[in-house]
Amino acid sequence: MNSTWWKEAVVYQIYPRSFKDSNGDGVGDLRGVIEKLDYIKSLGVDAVWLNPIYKSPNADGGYDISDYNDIQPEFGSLHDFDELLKGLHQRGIKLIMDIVVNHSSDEHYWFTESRKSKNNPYRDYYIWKSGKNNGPPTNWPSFFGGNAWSLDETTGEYYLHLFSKKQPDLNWENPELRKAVYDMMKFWLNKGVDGLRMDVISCISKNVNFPDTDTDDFNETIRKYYANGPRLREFLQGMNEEALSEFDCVTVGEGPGITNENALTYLEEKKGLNMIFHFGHMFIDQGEGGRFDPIAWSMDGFKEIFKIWDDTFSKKGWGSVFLGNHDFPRMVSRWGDDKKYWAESAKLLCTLLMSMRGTPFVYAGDEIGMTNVALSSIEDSKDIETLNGWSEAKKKGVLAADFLKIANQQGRDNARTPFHWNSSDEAGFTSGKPWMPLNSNFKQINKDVQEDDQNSVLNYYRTMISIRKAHPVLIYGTYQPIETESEKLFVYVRENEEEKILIALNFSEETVNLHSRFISKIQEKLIGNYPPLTHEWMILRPWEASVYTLYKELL
Ligand code: ISL
Ligand code: CA
Repeated sequence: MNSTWWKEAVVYQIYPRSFKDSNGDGVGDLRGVIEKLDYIKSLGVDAVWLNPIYKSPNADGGYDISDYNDIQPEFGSLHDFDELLKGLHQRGIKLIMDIVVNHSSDEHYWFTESRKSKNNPYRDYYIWKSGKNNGPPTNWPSFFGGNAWSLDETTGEYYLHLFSKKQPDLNWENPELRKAVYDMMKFWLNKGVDGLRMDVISCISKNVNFPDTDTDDFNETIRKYYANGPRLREFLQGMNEEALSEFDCVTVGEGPGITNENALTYLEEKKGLNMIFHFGHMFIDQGEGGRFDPIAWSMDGFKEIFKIWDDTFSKKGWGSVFLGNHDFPRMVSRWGDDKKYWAESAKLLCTLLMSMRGTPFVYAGDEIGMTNVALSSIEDSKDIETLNGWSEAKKKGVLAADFLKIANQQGRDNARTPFHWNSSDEAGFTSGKPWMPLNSNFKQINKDVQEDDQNSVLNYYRTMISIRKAHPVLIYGTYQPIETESEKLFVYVRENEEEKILIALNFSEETVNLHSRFISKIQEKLIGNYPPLTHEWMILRPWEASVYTLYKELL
């Protein structure tokens, strides 16, 4: 396995709107990130992924870009950006930008031109079609509810938007559009950016025969019609040849519809991407209706997903590991216990994240164990997905209280509340009124209270990150899941020629016996989230995580 910086890196994901506000307008900004560079460095991370910071009417948290070559004024200027990049590089930290090229904003110049007339030079930058039977060209549902086509009165044709009406899909079939996208990528890479996270890259090549979908299962519709189209490999290859090959730049593809069967087509060396995010575990609790249609899931299923994907990436490419991001609930609330065993389970999840094969991505706030927020009414949501989801659900007769309950568990607002810096007013995030309400638990859960506490979640992250770096086996070693008697135990071994490490995680509030043939081979405990016990490895206490080196020669 070839080693590279990005395989060894730990990436810290920053949602700029909610990280730190520097000027009191309640909105986090680039100068806020600059203020916190030493904090970011103190975590031991190697790279930062910034969610979109480009000019945007902000219909979808900046994923609706109206100018790819400029900064959202609320976030600052290109001058601030250059300073941020310099500050990161001075500290040895790389920067990964979020590139959104499946769609733009409807306020982008390309689209305001495109919609003017059928023969406008920008017409083919987007996907236009005439209607069918007095309705939209296909029955395709959009990610954010309703049909994925909107009629534009000016020319009487429909345009495609897999996401909101304000996010028309770019037409990758058009070589001029592709060239414009590559030029934009080069603009940022020429500034010295080190990597690109590519939003919804799975959908740039679609089924352009535009058949109706024949299933009610949304994720299946994505796989069959929106993602993994016939020209995907060609487009990725063109992107490499025409934009990326000139630079030393890591790429991480994001996209629904990527499965373990098709993942490797994205990971062709020099022709594809370096890594992709898969959503196996992230969709484990979604039913046919998607996010607001939750279903039960099991730990066995969860563990199986890690195995399948490790197998996949062992063949080609490299994995990425994440347990939360700006699109999902807070990881401790989702996979852990955000009440009685809050600290234990937050540390356990950190142990999982930092001991898997693949590059770990830490979503800002998770390193202090931030939890889901409970909105008191749907109207308090700031997220187009939740607001549109509610208007669709309402039509189907769902009660507001029932929808709110689901949104509070599954919604994206959970991950987007401002970062808790300290116990002062507004958690030290802003001197003004935050753009979205803070989580009311910020006095208990914040960065400053955890800074000097050696047992805090924050300091556990720092230690666990340094352990990962000190033991290359945790980066490159093979991953071997171990059968356990209890479904709630997640136990595995990482191994390379030099070392063998056992990781034992108890995903429950029961005390569980750990019977494993490895127990007699334990050499030393590297880290754990409980004080030691004699024969401690025989049992795992509620949400206990333990990491041991094993005697290699005995095996
Ligand atoms: O979160 C999801 C499940 O409901 C995903 O399907 C997600 O919507 C999808 O992976 C695309 O997400 C990305 O593009 C969206 C944007 O809203 C998300 O924030 C972004 O991460 C549109 O640009
Ligand atoms: Ca601000």
